[in-house]
Amino acid sequence: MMNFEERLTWLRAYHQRLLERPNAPIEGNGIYERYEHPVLTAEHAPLTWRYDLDPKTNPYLMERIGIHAVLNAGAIKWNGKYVVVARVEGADRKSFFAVAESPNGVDHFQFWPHPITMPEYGEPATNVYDMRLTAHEDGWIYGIFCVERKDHSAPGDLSAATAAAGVARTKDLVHWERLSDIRSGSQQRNVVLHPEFVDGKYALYTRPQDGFIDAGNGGGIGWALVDNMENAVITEEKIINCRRYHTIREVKNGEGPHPIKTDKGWLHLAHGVRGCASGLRYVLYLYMTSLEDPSKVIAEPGGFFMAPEGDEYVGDVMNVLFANGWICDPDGKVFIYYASSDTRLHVATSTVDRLVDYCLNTPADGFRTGLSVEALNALIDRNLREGK
Ligand code: M1P
Repeated sequence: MMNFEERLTWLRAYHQRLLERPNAPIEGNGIYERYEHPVLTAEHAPLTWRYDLDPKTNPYLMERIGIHAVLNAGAIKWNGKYVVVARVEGADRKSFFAVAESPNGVDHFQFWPHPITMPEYGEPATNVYDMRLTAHEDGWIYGIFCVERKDHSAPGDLSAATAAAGVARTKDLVHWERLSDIRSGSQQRNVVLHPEFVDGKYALYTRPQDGFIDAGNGGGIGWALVDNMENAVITEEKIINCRRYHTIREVKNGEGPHPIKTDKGWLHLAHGVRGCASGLRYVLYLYMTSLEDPSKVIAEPGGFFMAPEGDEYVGDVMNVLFANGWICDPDGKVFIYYASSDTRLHVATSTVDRLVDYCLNTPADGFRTGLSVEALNALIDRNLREGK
């Protein structure tokens, strides 16, 4: 066993090597590039969060506060840096938000010294997670996130919980003004603020759900206009991107980050969930809506855009990809921040042109096998006709 000083030197060197590890793209299907390494893991958490670094109070230099996972991160380009607001989960199962930044978006991510101290609203939250960041045209940066509280209406059920959409806003990502939770007729998770006013109102992508886990009668991703964000009340909600039998989003779906505005429409990233013998499977998909009416779907490529691969399958909650952050650079390069198996955060890169091309030229789901084979044969015949 190393002594305190030796161990501290070793810990610092190990941590520094991890933070400075370069990340290289991997050639793939042409739609996007995955990267060799995750961009953030529990091990990226600063040593000052995990260790008491005083030899008098921690002579064995043991970890005092365990960090278990870094996942589902909101993302924004901020002062020229690629910044994520990650969900960090401690060994105690509580998650909180922490900001990390990178100079290039794919490696050298480093956490800011302190996690975000999020002011409470109403009954203090048991848990908060999955922040979507929106730099709104009103000048504020909003964070909308899931707030989990114990469900007091079911005292006999230890696991009973409620999900609501919490709202906070900031100008510097350090100081957050907490606003009222969004009021809605149902429980809500995966609520996202559209970056522009629509008909003079704030526009929200919603995900109504009957219970804390089950979407139940919640038909999919919804759309609602609210008068203000200080006290947002959803009175009318229409489902714009539906769940559907025997698709990748049969059980649930949810908007990812806010959509990217392109010449051809709003480009959306979302997650879809289906059930299988090994549990729930979460994959990512894309769709597009109209520039004139962002609630009108204009392209729905069939199937998933990204699904777990290799090591991504394994983690705290297996078989899950989840994304609530992406950054679009002025040159059209897109950085997609996705988490695997509720454990670690990765990046994949693409361009607006490629993603729009994918949306407009991937056959839509025909909802039955015969039509899938028809689409396949159409492509094969075209290739063969052209002597490919
Ligand atoms: O465990 C997978 C995901 O489950 C939830 O997502 P949804 O509300 O769509 O089911 C969230 O808890 C999310 O954080 C988590 O990654």
